[in-house]
Amino acid sequence: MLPVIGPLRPWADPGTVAIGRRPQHVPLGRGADQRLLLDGDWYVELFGSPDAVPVEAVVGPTPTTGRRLTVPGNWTMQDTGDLPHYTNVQMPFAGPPPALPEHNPTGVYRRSFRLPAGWKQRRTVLHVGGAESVHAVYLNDEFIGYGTDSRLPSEYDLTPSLRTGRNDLTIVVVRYSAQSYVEDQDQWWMAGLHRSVWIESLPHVHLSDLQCSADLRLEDGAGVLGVRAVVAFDGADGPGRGWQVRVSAETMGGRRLARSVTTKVPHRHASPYLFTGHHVDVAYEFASIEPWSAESPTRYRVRAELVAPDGSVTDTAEQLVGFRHVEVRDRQLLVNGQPIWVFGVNRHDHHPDRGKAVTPDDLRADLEQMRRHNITAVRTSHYPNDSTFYDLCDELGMYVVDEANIESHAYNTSLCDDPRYAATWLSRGSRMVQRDRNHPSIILWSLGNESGYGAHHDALAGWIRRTDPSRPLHYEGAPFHAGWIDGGTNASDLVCPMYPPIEAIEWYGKSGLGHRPLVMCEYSHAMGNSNGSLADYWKVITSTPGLQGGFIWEWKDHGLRQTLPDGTTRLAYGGQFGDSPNDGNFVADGLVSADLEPHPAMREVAWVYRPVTVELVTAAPGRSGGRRRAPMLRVTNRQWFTGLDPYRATWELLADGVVVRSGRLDLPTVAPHGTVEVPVPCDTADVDGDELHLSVRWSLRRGCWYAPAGHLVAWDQVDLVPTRRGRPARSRTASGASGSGASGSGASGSGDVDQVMTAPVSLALWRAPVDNDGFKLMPDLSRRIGVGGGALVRWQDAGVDRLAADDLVEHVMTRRDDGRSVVYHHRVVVPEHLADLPRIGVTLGVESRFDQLRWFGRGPHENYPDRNASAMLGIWTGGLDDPPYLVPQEFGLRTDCRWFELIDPVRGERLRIDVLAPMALHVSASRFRAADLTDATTETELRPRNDVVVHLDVAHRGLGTASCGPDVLEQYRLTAGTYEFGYRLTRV
Ligand code: IPT
Repeated sequence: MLPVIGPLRPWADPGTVAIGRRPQHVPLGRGADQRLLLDGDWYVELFGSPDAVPVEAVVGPTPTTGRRLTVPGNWTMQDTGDLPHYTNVQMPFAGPPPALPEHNPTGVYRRSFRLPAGWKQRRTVLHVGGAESVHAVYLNDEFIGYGTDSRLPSEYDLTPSLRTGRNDLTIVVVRYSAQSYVEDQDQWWMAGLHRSVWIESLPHVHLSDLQCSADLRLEDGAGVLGVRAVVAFDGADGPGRGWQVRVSAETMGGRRLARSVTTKVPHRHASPYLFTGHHVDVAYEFASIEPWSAESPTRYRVRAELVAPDGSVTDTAEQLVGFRHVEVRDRQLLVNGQPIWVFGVNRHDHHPDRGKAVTPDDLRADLEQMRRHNITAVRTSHYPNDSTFYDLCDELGMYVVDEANIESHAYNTSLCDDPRYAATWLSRGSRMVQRDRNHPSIILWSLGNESGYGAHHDALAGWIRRTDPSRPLHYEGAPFHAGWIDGGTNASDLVCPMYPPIEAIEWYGKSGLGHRPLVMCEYSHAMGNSNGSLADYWKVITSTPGLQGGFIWEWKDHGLRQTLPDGTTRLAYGGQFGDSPNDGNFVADGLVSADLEPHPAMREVAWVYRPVTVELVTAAPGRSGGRRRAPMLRVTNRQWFTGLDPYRATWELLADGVVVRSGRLDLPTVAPHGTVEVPVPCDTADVDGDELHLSVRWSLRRGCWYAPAGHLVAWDQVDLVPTRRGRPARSRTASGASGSGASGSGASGSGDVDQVMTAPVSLALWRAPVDNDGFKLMPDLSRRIGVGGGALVRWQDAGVDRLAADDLVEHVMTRRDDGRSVVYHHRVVVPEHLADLPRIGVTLGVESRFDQLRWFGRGPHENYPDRNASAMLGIWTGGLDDPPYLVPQEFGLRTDCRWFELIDPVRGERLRIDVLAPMALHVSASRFRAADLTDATTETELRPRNDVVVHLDVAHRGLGTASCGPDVLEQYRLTAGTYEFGYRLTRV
């Protein structure tokens, strides 16, 4: 039994949120000489439950032998035998709240430290950055305190129990607690001290908080700074007279913005009735400041000095602030008066080896990778991150929705009104605000995720509104449960739905109803091969009032590196640690892998979030009777505060995919959020070709924090109407490789085509199901979480996954051998009952050595009919893709291919596929058959075949986002009816 607190069992009591914990405050950035980091090795003993911990494990000298674990770290990731456990909505153990499982691993962390010289006469405060789920602190056999909320720091005063010399510190961490019911987020359940631990030395009288509000006054651009410096008189002989605080503000370069202001600290003897607290308030106005925005993140420094009655400075604290104004007005979320686009993602803390313990380098790497893909907003789903994250967002420029660590998903609608949990709500939300209030990057406070809508939300909302009126509130559950138009306005200033269909947001925007803007807190579920219709979302968002964007779910797969008995490693998902119950690979739904490798959909994200767009418009004829309407390029700067100077624009003219001209796109200055129209930069009258395309690319002129010079930021392609058809430009190119099959030189006989084929052309209707088609590994998951695609079950019922395609549909194939090549023609009639098939096409096998690809179609990256806005037409080259997804599924398609070549790079031989009808087919080439990908449950089961599996599809179902959200839109489905297509195979 834990000494002192054991019989009280606070971990089992939802009402006990802390014992002896110090008030929360902003991180005060004290110098390294005042801080002793306790990260590193700790002795850790694990017990089956907090009740099973013997007193001797907690008290006495720190052991010198035994298991040592790394802090920060999760013990679930450090070979302790107690493993990660993944559940989404359901709890990992039986309820109801606050019931706890009998087996409740409890870690006793122990280490000693020597009190640095000179600390004894001062206060020593322990900082526990993050402990999952609750923790109790002991120093030198004495109980110090107890804290909850896995994702915020807790601090304790160690002073009364300190010894000179060696001190023995114990932190007991309990894996599951009554608080776990409000930490039921969609992530791995871990355990341990996953953020830094340190002790800090403070003078008895010290600055305990420095609250800054830095506002931009829109009328005149002035910076309005309010500073509250809080003074603590801990342990001093009562707060005496004569203490003062000197406040100053300066640029990052150290230039003072105004004279410093020195103010007396009120003390309680003065007038108790009027006494407002031991703090001073200072207000400044600066006529000319540079505002903060994610595009131009200018910061300033605020400094506070504590001046003792004898005039000496005894403590200092510093904060970095940014002047910016956030408000919701007229159905708009305005930053500095502008309705910014929310180019967002949801981000969890995750590392494949360290679980929840992420380093500053990890955080920066995430932000760099985001910005390289034009992501400029993050929702900290679903809890406050380490404060380094917000420092980086302030510095680098990122809009943040800071979310309280509250999710009661399994008891969605009861705990938010359960009085036992009232303090939990309030302490979690208020402590987040108290820690994070000074960050300019945070533009919205979120009351949590998926916790119904109840009294506790309104209570917390009231507290935040009163404490920090400068930021609007975000809480999805309020409008969800109370109505989009005017429901839940106490708790949410936004309508922030998750996974709404496009029609729903369009309806809301167009309705003009209510006064709130709509920003999707989650949309476009990135599970496996997904994110269909991103461009369709953004078409509506950018053209409908009241809509400003959203946060894609989610940034990173939560795969955890796992070594199998045979020594191979894999990224594991739910259930692969023997964790039960579990929600399988629903934990792997990121735009990047757990290793930060971008999935192909990231190209589409970068495109829909690009800061500048180009479209083709037809200019109105001039007044002086211009005969023809000249096509113009309309360039739109989608940034709200900065111009396009950081980017260099270049163009290429493609005739049948071949670049025939190129140049720099000269532009007049484009104002923030401005549009200019410029003539198409080249004459096309003398260019031959069946198809003409103009591509415009924007790249960084200079390297910057997220990418080197030359990094591709934005791109667009427009179709131009050829004036001279019939002489395909490709036949004129120097590259003989691009000759069409018919006219190419060196074509050999059809026998040769057959010779290099390992499997004959055959009809194919099946694709290995993508996660959006249905959960192949968890047929019951849809029922459990109420989301998931129904296509897979429908296809399985109809036998599409196992019956011969020719037995399912009417198929007539003709094969014509013209001596040099083989021409195939197919006619497929899909009956009504098989409408909405995965694909209609053929598959064939080709010798392994043909492993290089070259094609005229969309690329270069994998793309699908509803995820190809980012994939420009062109002649692309590449190798065979590796399967990019954690659970094997369909991958690697390239849409709209006019021709496709498989190349043996060693012998220089090619097998060429020319599409004859319709104009283009969707093509993929890989080492896997659809059945291989269907059958495999995890990446390590996949065995690449010793040939190349090619698919040519006349139609391929879109991807949609039905694993959590809308299914494939009507226009990307395969209706019943007749499909005809033809192509020629030639060996060249
Ligand atoms: C919803 C959650 O908010 C999020 O945490 C995550 O689970 C996501 O969607 C899906 O991956 S939960 C969903 C069942 C609506």
